Amino acid sequence: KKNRIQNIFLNRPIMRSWELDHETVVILKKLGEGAFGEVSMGEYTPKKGGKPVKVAVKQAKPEKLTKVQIKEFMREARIMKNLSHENVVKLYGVAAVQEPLYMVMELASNGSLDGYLKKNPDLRPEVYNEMILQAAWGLEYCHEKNIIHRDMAARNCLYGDRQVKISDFGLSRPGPSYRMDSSRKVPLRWLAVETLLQYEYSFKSDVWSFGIVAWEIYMKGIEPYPGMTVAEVNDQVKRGYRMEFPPNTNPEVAKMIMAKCWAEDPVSRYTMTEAVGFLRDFFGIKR
Ligand code: ACK
Repeated sequence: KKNRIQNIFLNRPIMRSWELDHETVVILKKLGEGAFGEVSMGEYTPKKGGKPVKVAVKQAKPEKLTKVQIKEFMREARIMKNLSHENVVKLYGVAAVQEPLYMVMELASNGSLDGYLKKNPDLRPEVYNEMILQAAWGLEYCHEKNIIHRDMAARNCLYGDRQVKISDFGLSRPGPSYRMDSSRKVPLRWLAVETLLQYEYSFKSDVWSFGIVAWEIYMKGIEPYPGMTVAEVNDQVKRGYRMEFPPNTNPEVAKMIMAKCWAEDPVSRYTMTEAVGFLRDFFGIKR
């Protein structure tokens, strides 16, 4: 079995710089279930005798995964390793010599953003604005690094140290665009109209999904298009239907998202840099 894993990974010199030993990681407590297996809280000791850091560890059990899924797990890690930003979850490395494979990440003390929003429904209004701008900063940074996230959603963001951190790069691909195989199951409520119509992903389809995340934040973590089935969403969004924002949303922000994130034509949408500029000026928040 060890040979099989080694065949898949160890012949790739690109792995070596971010590989780490299983012995440097201690798993402490299960946090939840992810697509490839459990996510746990743990400790990682980068240097012998050094100080351990609290981390989140995603475990993948190769005996349960197909070769394609293992490659996807490694692809996610490879993308994350090139990203370093306050609003993107940090990757320490991957332990790939034994089973289960470990992906060792920054621990976000409050867990997933949608869960945090649901559990804390009475945050100060400024906090929601900050969260939206932080998500925008994180996604702008991914785009600067030529990464289309492709799965922006509050459930794929984490919250820790009062910072939103974009996570779950499992579907991410290099830009500028990507056409998906139509047979794959997708999170339809977050998809841009051109993705619904032509399976087309781009930086601009991420901008659409960012608008949905802003809506989720203002709506305290409820599911987008409440009361509608997935089939209805698919149908209505193609006909031009867009969600309303709650009354407490600033009308200028709601207008910006409707016009500049959910425009039918991707060309008319903002880039993430433009969205960041608008929000930063509007909220008067500096970094
Ligand atoms: O809402 P949660 O507690 O936050 O439940 C999910 C679960 O693991 C499955 O994804 C949590 N989780 C995932 N990655 C991290 C992380 N880096 N830091 C803290 N919690 C995490 C997530």
